[in-house]
Amino acid sequence: MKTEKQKSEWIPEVASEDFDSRSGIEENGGHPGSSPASRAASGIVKRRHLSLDEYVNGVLSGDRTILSRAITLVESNAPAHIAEAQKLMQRLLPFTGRSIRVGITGVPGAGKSTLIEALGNLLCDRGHKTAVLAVDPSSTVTRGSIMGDKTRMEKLSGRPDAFIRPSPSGGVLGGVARKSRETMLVCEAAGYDIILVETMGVGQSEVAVRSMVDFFLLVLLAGAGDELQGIKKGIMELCDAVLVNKADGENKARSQAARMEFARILRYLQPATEGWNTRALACSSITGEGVPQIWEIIGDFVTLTQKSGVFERRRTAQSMEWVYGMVKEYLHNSFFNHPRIMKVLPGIEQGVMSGKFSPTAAADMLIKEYKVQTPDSED
Ligand SMILES: Nc1nc2c(ncn2[C@@H]2O[C@H](COP(=O)(O)OP(=O)(O)O)[C@@H](O)[C@H]2O)c(=O)[nH]1
Ligand SMILES: [Mg+2]
Repeated sequence: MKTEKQKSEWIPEVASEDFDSRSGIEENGGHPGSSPASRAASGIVKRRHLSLDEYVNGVLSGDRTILSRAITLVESNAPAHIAEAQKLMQRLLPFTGRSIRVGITGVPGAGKSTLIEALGNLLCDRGHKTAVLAVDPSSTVTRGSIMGDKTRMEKLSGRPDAFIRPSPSGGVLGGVARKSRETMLVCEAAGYDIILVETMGVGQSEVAVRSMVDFFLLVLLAGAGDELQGIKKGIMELCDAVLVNKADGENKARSQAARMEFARILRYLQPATEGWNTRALACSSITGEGVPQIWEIIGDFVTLTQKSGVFERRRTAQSMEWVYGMVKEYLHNSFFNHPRIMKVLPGIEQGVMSGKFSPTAAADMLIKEYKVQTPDSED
């Protein structure tokens, strides 16, 4: 057992160029303090290949090492891994879906990771198995947020009933979101009944995470900058609750006032979920005050939406959205990676910029070029 622990859980059987070894570093059972490079250099990279049955049985029995390896397989961009991962997903699919999926967003520093530490520990104390995932397209560039998260979730990351997985490397949001969805399903098959997904409150990642969770929580701070601290109405309309964090010490009164103000604003906004009034809450992730109430609200939400059918309808719609998302991703790559398109694109771009081609004419030229050169196109 000791030697088993020496092995890195995150390294795929065949480390390919596509596999970014900077990702997937710090799940439980990982090795804080030892860098991926040092682990790779220690010569224990070569690992026995697992059969599909071994993956399936390992995940279903909740084996954490195999769970980690299954996720690494699912995250890999190597063609051989993609095919194997699809077979694995097919086998695991009947065992997925039985969890509550909660997305958590907010600007960096709002306290999302600290909140997850508080909430995750509370849930584990109550007998839940909690998986924490991160969706952060920027983490391919910097590991800062991953390391930050790890230190914020110190106690949780040591618990046998919690599993923490940092953001996969995907380069583009689409890739990261697709992998995170599959990771979520693998965790469900391994028996995790609560999935917490942390996203950086920037760009389009909120929309991507909203489309994979049941409940979406926006973490805010009192008096940090202007009224909505750059949080646009659109994001407030995506969430099921806003939470003013850091309601402790000198900040407590201000946080309660901010909560009231958000509650007032929310009355004028479109709720994210049919039949549910978006709530405004306050808590301290450090003292834990207000944290149990968050879970109460989520429980109310689940009860209400399951009864009304909104819960199931959203999940079905999310599955279809996922299908179309993957088709779009495929078509996008097929188009822009096409050798002929890559060849003519710079010239056409130049033509548009100099006013020689109209945008419509340019699009038309590109599509014609693509169609001519695509052997499997029917028309
Ligand atoms: N006083 C106080 N500080 C907090 C609270 N939650 C988070 N912090 C601090 O805020 C900083 C950022 O927290 P972090 O969880 O990394 O934020 P994230 O970027 O949203 O994940 C850290 O220094 C935390 O200790 C809270 O409830 N009260
Ligand atoms: Mg964080």
